[in-house]
Formats: sequence, structure tokens, C-alpha cells
Amino acid sequence: MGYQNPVIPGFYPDPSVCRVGEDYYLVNSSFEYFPGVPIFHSRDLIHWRQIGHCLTRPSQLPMDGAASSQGIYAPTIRHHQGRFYVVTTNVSGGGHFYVTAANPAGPWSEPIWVDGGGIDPSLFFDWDGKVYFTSTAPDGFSPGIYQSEINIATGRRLTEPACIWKGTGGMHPEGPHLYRIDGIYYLLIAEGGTEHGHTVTIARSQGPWGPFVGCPHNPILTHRSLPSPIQATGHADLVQAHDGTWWLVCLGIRPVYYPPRHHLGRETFLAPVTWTSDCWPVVGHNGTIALEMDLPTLPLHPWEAAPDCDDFDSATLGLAWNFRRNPVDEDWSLTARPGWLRLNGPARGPGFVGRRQQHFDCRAAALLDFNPSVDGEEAGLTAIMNEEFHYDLAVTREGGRRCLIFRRTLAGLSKVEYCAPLPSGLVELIVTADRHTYRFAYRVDGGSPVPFGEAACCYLATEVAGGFTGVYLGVYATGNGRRSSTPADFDWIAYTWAWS
Ligand code: 6LW
Repeated sequence: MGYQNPVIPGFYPDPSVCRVGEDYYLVNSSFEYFPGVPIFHSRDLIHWRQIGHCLTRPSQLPMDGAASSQGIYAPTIRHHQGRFYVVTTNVSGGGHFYVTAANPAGPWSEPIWVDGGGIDPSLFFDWDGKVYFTSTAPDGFSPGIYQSEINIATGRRLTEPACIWKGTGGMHPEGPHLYRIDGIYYLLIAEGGTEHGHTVTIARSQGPWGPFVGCPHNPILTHRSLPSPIQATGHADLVQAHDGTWWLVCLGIRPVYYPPRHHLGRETFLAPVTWTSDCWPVVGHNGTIALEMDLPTLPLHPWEAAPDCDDFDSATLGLAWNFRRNPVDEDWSLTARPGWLRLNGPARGPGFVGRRQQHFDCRAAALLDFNPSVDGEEAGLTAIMNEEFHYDLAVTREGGRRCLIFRRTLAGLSKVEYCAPLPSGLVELIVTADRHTYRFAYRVDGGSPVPFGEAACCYLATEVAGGFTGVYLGVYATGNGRRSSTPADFDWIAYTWAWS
């Protein structure tokens, strides 16, 4: 009996969840990655399958010029009168907006914008038909949780933003969600910042505008100062299950080293919630959660495992595959060479297709057909946190010869550690990870893998590289200053893992 945390491993932060009947839907922030806001479906809050993205069109998600860890911040998903609403913030273009859909798998509408700054917007549909928009402080306002009544059809604020709670004194009051439970209004927020001081706090009131009184046992969830393998728990959302039990999703990290360093990003965790006799929530084990949660769950409903390998035989990329920012049509194709992913190395930064590294122990491999005709053209496999921090195993051309390179880029400083001539023909590029090390290798003509470089995971960690995301494993191509004259074709990409 029980389940393992995280319920969605890898870079899936700022989770928000809603229930429709016996179905649960969850969204995460996605920052500079495109498509944006992945959406998951579950029948038991434990097994989640991705069913799509909420932001699949540049008109919904313009990200030109978005820096790493900018773009889409925390979202909230709600369901009201037959429609789904996902509200979020594009900090690189436009600010707060929401999209709606009848089918959570999409298509989702064009954005409906809500003016005013701040981040972490949430929507609450009250019993009297009023709709409230809640977020962190708009620009120029003092820290706290602010709220307006809005016209849900237009996004127009009907009342000026008003501070409804400043929290318990932790820095960065954020991630607000308003609920009406047995006639009482509860306001759940995060405080302390999304690092090791992260906490979840809650307050309640007789009305949606307050005054809100804090829970006597705040913070109701925190791992700060605890010797737990889970740290930075915070940014949560509450949901009542179809059997009447209560649950909470939140983000957390799993550092591998000391001092704490995490490279998989902030992940989605699940905790049971019980209520005290005076109607305050108790999260998990008295305000903490564990990797193994040995307790009664909803009836389990596992999904069929996603395929380990994408052989690019379909007309669209699998849901796990993302671009960095808006893709440019001429940079990639699934039809130019049917059954292959073609990347036409752009002159600017690389054309990239990748997926989150979701497991400490995993292996990614890709079969590449690339015979560069101009020195400097490049295509390969990468483990990347951001443009300044990544490890690459790539085919390039130097001095008129095709060669294989292994390169580390840390703090923007790149060094080719190994370079060796590479005969023409297909080459399989491989990276194998454990908790501490990425080991790169290549294979030609079906031979045994040849080791070709290794690098420490910890130097791609958030504490070193910064930001809000997590490591991606992917393929790329670049002309390094001019568009490649030779396309890079990938026959398949495989990602396999061992739970750890
Ligand atoms: C998000 C804020 C936070 O907007 O980190 O963990 C920010 N919480 O609420 C980016 O994910």
C-alpha cells in the first residue's frame, strides 16, 4: 500500500491540480521550453500521463528573446461549468493570461490577458458567480497576496488589486490558491522562496476578501533544516478526491550532494491531507513528506508506460519532446526525410529537441546521420541546464576532416576535452547517467560503445547553473555562425531509466 514520491519526476515545478469527477488534471510551469505548460491526467493522483500542452502556438506563447528560466512561470488549472481554465504568466512577453478549453488535451484558446504585474496567478470561481484573480504583488506594491474580482469572459479587473494576506512573515509570499471549504475561505500560499527555506502556509476567513487568519501550526509543510532527501518543499495546491479524502501536490527537490545540489529540477510530489478538529489541514507526516509514502491511496490506476524510443515515424513529435523557445520551421522537419528528425543547423544558437532528464540513473542515445561539408558545422547529443552549462558529444568538421568531439561548457566557458577522427557513416551517440556522473560514448557499425568523455552532474545543478529548470537530454545542430549546408538527421532517440 502506498506510493513513491515524486509522482512526476524531473523538471515539473509549481504543480497545480483540479478534479473533474474521478479524473485529475495537473499542470506545471515550463519557462523557456516550447510547447509550454505540460498537462497531465490521473485517476489516482499517483500515476500521471501527459495528455498535451496548454500552450502550443506562438500566438499563445511568444518567447523571442526569452532568457533561460524566463518565459512561463507558475500556472493554475481550474474547472468551472464544463470548461478548463489555465492561468499563468509569461514574464518574457505580456504578463498574466489564461487559456480555456472544453477538452484538457486541447485545443486551448487564445490568451485572455489580465493586466497588472506579479507572478503566480490563480483563479477562484465562487458560489455566487464571482471570479477572483489572485497573485503575488503587482509591480510597485508591497509583498503579499493580492486579489481582484475579474470578468472571466474578458479578463478585465472589476476591482483594483487589494492585498488580502501578507503571509506569516516569510520572504516572497507567492503561489496563492483560494478555496471555499464548508463555507470557509482558505488561502494557501508559499513563503520563504523556492529554495531550502521554502514553506507552505495557510490562512482562512469568512469571506473571499478576508481578513485572513493564519493557521496556528503554520507552516503546514516545510523541509527547511530537516535531514530529508527531499528539500525545498513548497508551492502547493489542494484537491479533494472523489472519495472525499484530501490531497496536496507541491514541488520539491532531491539534492544528490553535500552541500545540496540538485540537477533534475524541482519535481512534483504528493501528500495526503487530514483536518484537525478545528478545521485546519495537516499535510503528510505532520508537515513533512517522504520518498516512500506508506499509507492508503485512491484505487490505483497505472498507465501503460511511455515508449522508450521515439523513431520519428509520426507526423508530430512525442509530448515529451520540447524545443528551447519557439521553433523556427526551417530549423527542423519530420517530413523532409520520413522516419527521421531533421535538424538544419541554424546560424544562431543550435536547433534543439530534447526531453527532461527525469531519473538519476538513465541512458539517452540517438542514431545520427551527419556528414558536415563545411568546417564548424556541428550536430550531437547534449545534457543541458542552460546555454552556459551543458555537456556535448558531437560530430563536426575540422580542417576538412569529420571528427567527434566531447565538450564541456561551464559558466559559458567551453573546452573541447576530446577530439578524434570519425569515419563516415551513421554514429550512435550515447550518454549514461548515474547520480554523480554523465558518461558519454559512441558506437559505429553496431560495434561496442566506445567511451568518449565524462562529466560531473553537480556542475549542471541549479545551485551552480542557476535558474528554475532542470537538465534536459536532447539532440541539436548548429552552423556555428552560418546555417549548416548539411542537414543532421536523427533516426531515433531512446531514453531508458532505472527508478532511483
Ligand atoms: C514561481 C514561484 C516559485 O513563480 O518559483 O516555487 C517561481 N515557487 O511561485 C518559478 O517557478
